Amino acid sequence: MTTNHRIALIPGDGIGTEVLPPAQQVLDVVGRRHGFSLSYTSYDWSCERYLREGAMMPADGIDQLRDKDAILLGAVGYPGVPDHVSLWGLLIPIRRGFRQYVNLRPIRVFEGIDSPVRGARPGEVDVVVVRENTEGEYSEVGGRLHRGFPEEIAVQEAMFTRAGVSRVLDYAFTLASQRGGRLTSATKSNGIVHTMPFWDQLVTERAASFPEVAWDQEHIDALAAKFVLEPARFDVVVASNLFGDILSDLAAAVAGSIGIAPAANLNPERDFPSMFEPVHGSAPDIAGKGIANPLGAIWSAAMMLDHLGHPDAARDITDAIASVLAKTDVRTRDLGGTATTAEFTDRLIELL
Ligand code: GGG
Repeated sequence: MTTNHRIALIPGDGIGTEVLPPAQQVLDVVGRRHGFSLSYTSYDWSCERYLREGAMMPADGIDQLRDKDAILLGAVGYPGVPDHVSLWGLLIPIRRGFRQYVNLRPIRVFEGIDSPVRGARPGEVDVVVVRENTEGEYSEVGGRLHRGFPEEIAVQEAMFTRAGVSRVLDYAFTLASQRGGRLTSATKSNGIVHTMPFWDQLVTERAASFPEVAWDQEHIDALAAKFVLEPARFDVVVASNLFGDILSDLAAAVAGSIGIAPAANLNPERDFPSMFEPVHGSAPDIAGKGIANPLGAIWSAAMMLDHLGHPDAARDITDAIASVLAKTDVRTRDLGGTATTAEFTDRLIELL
């Protein structure tokens, strides 16, 4: 009997709607080859919906996704809707509602891609950023007072819980023990006097259970500099919600383009569906032109297949990504080429 996976598709905004169809095409090709099928339910949840109906998704949106095996998301955010409205109206409720506390963001420098960084050579840079995804600096605890008056004030509290930090650290240490055996923790415990020393303390505590992993910690400012100067020295990097977000965009840029980078929002216990999305946003400046780079979405789809128990099919996709970059000069504009999204996807599928 053929296994069928129920996939929720949320294209979202801008180029999100242009990069999910290529990912779907690729998924269907490898599904046929590897003997599984995917059935898709599409949701129009987006800034457009917000402007039309006053909400990014319906009140029962999380419940509508609950019976799906995975969620594939494009991008959220569009001019006319404040970014905090679009993010807190869709992406963050899904991450939290489904306890997707690991945001996994692999970054590689592929053969055939010119990194803007001299020391980022193909085959040498292969990093995974493990970002805490449900607490930390992304917290709604706080508020605004005296709006419009000279004494107006905004307070935002970062939330770091022992349980929340420990579980993402355990995930990162386990991953490091399965990969190169090295882990770097991003901190800022010199300046951030309460939460970051707590983070560091928990890293030391959890490290004791993983003696096979060599680990160190770096202040986020120094770490950002080292990502540019010596990107090949890193294997697994674990970071809080905000630090991980910034660091993974930086790493993607070092690898040539943020258009390539994928992300998995994982509920490791599999009590709820996990969500897969390219790291890039909706890119309103190029939306509607058919020139977006679909690689981030396609690589995210590969991560989804890996999560769904099809590692061979996932590898076929990442091999095809490597091939199209190494063996052809077809490139979208962000990578210095002139190919459209469709032309690039067609070439990748030929090599699949
Ligand atoms: N592809 C997902 C997307 O649109 N991300 C935009 C973004 O700003 N995300 C913020 C975050 O991941 O915290």
